[in-house]
Amino acid sequence: MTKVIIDTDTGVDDGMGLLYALVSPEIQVVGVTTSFGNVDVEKVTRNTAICMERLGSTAPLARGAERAIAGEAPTFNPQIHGHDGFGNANLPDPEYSNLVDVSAAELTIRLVDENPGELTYIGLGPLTNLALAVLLDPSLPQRLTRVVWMGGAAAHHGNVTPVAEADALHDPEAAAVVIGENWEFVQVGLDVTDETVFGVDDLQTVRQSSSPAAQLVAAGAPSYMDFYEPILGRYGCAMHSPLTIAVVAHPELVLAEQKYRMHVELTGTYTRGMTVVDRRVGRVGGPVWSNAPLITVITDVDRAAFITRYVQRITA
Ligand SMILES: [Ca+2]
Repeated sequence: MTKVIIDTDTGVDDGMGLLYALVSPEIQVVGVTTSFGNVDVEKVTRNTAICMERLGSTAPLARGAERAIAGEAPTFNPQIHGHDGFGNANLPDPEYSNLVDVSAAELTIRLVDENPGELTYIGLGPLTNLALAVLLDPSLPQRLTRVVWMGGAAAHHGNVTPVAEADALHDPEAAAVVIGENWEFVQVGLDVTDETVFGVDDLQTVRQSSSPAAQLVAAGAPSYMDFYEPILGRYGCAMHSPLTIAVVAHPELVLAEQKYRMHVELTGTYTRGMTVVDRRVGRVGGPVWSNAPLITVITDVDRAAFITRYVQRITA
């Protein structure tokens, strides 16, 4: 069993991922932290608390960053995740029984101290909270050994701009801080998540289940699938965050990965937030690239097997 801390900007697909993590025995969720991203951090924390309480999770939940580390005010697109950030599902307020009175960065440091060398950090949103944690405690990478992030793209277009993915663009400076640290960093980017689709048949199966996880997915997913329909050309949605959970819970679903050097674009006129990955072979890159952080990029997954397993788990 892999112990994980999940940082999330719930978000429909993030909620779908968090629920999947909470019902998967291969991983133990020891803590959850929230960040601005898909919606503001209050709505994110509300949606996250709802998911945790409905599934009976007793893990601590900490509210995190409301804006990027450079202070940039966030902008939100309610047409994607709904005004509530959960597909306009109109869910009743949670009790916030898991909420602790420390920041996301502080809870992260505490959990890593309690589980040195054992935790995998799963980032489903901007990397703001982890950047703040490592700025508070620069020794963190010695005890937190692996970071798995849904964000960016290596050889794929962006989703907010032609080259930038949402989580990367929400806080490029934080992503640059985190990626530059000395830990194993795994990117689960749009390369693999954008074409991993939860479709109309999957929704139908989920609707027939009375499990708490299935009921939440059935409530949140439809409007997100409406948003994706013209993008995908069929009714469905990209499984960004759920696939990232699967990379940790079911590593056998990963069919290919590559070690690449990567920088995050901070200043480009049209390219801010792009994860610039050096996929060249045999070229002389100069020190800017030969010294760039070396990360693991997931480049292929068993999409069909993943979707099958996701639906099985959520409906069980
Ligand atoms: Ca997200």
